[in-house]
Amino acid sequence: MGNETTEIRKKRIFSGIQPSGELTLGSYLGAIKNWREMLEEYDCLYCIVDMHAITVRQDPALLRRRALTQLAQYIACGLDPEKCILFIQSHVHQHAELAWVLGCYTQFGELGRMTQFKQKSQQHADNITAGLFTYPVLMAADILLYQADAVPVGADQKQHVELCRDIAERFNGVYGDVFTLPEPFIPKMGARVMSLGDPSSKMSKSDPDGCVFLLDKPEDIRRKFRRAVTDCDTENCVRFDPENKPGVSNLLTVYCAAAGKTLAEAEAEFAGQGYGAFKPAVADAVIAMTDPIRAETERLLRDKAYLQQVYAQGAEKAAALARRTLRKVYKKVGFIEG
Ligand code: ATP
Ligand code: LTN
Repeated sequence: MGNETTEIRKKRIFSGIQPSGELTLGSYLGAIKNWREMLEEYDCLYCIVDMHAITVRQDPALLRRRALTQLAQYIACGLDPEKCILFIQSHVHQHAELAWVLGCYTQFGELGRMTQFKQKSQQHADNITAGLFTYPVLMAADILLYQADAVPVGADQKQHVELCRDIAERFNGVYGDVFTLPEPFIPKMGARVMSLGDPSSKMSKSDPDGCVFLLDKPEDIRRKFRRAVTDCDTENCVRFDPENKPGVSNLLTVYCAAAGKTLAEAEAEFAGQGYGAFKPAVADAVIAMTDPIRAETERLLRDKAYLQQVYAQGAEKAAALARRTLRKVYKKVGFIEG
């Protein structure tokens, strides 16, 4: 029988999404779909990172509604609260506390090099706050509090996970093995879904043009794919070539991720057919994937008591783990135990 010393702990996963807008096809294919696939093999914590969301101005009522909708969507996507910990970041105060400590082990220059900071400070040039700048430190706290081994995210977040690892290594270098070093876990297919309107930029909820939302109705999804930018070549053939055919290649990636096919299978399926036949097929594959999620989200949103119970229990379980790490960190840096 297993006891404390012989029992092998399952590897731990942590990830989160900001409730700063509606979940998109990008966040589903780049992150949540993988989260679900990890439920059995790993110990998983999935968070709604509302504290990250206020790094840019939010409407309070809308933020609350989006956080709850996001929780319903997590569950509707198959993240069974019996099999993982689902919680809201602001409910576990240790995130902010650890972020303060880690901020004292992070260089100003490191934060200035973060691509997302550079982009967001351009988008919000009138409101470049210290919070926007130190955002990756809070993200590092999220991950390190739970001693996560891996962090399933889209490709755009790789840099933040690497910074988290650097901070952890630095801290461990001074104080011994306090933190587990996390690895980014990025999907092979769907790691970077591009905008349907501009295949040179990432599909992103803060840029609703060219964005498919998980809660979009089938007719909207069909319309969006019909209008998706394909490439101005004369070839009109469905072939994966991100350099020369970024629009079609993006649609192929979406199709493969949604239909569970390889690129070779998809290319063979559409060989000899033009974009006219391909685009509705992509829309159908996406609808088959998202429509059950939309229906289940709507059902769950009518049961507020259940959602409240899920986030309350999630916070309790998360806090039990977070407390342990924070206590250790406080002791290491020299705070007197209160
Ligand atoms: P924002 O517009 O505020 O930057 P976003 O739409 O990029 O938001 P996030 O909340 O930053 O969404 O991302 C949630 C998760 O989904 C992250 O793990 C991120 O890497 C992933 N993700 C987001 N957009 C995409 C995309 N277009 N392709 C693949 N993964 C994505
Ligand atoms: N920075 C991420 C959201 C995020 C996150 C995290 C992801 C905040 N904390 C911890 C993984 C682990 C984003 O913008 N998508």
